[in-house]
Amino acid sequence: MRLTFVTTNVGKANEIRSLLKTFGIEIDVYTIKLTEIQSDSLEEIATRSCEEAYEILRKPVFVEDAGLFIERLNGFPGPYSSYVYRTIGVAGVLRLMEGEENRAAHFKSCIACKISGDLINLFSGICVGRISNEPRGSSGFGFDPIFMPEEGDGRTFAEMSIEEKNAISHRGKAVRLLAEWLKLMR
Ligand code: ITT
Repeated sequence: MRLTFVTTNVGKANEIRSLLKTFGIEIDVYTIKLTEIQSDSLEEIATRSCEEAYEILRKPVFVEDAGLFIERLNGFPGPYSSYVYRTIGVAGVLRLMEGEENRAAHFKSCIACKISGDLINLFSGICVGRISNEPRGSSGFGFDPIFMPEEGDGRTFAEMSIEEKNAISHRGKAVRLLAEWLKLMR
């Protein structure tokens, strides 16, 4: 069985492809913008996108929906992270956090996978950390330059290699759950 990951985000695709390879799982990546419903729940958004992807491709697919949840901003931007990144960006989020002592935040990733039939399987991962005072690093994508994971050494995600990020990230955790489940299916 070959799985197709549907996304428009090259950064996500690179991280997921690289980690799944270590499990001996090769994927195809299909680039198409799926409908993203408005919802506070990543699980709900991912489920609906996965249904749509399966309708279009009619073969085993998965999608991933992720977001950055900032404690001081009551979880903003959360499920709206993609829009917020495109509009106010990293600089805008840093402005909103100016002078804030509480910089706690977490990333969450939700993967929705449909192999066949009616069932959709969900796999989630969370990475807890802090928003840095200034952007640092140039690897990764999105809010990577301003997110310092708690499990790390003070570097931002954008200062890490893809392998280092995958070892502790929200997406890495969700992908490992997906990989273990796929192994059981074999
Ligand atoms: P697809 O829906 O096509 O997969 P997208 O970029 O629109 O791509 P999301 O809807 O999941 O993906 O948006 C999540 C946004 O949150 C993403 O665009 C980034 O700005 C941010 N984000 C998610 N995971 C991230 C990560 O690991 N590092 C940095 N930013 C991340």
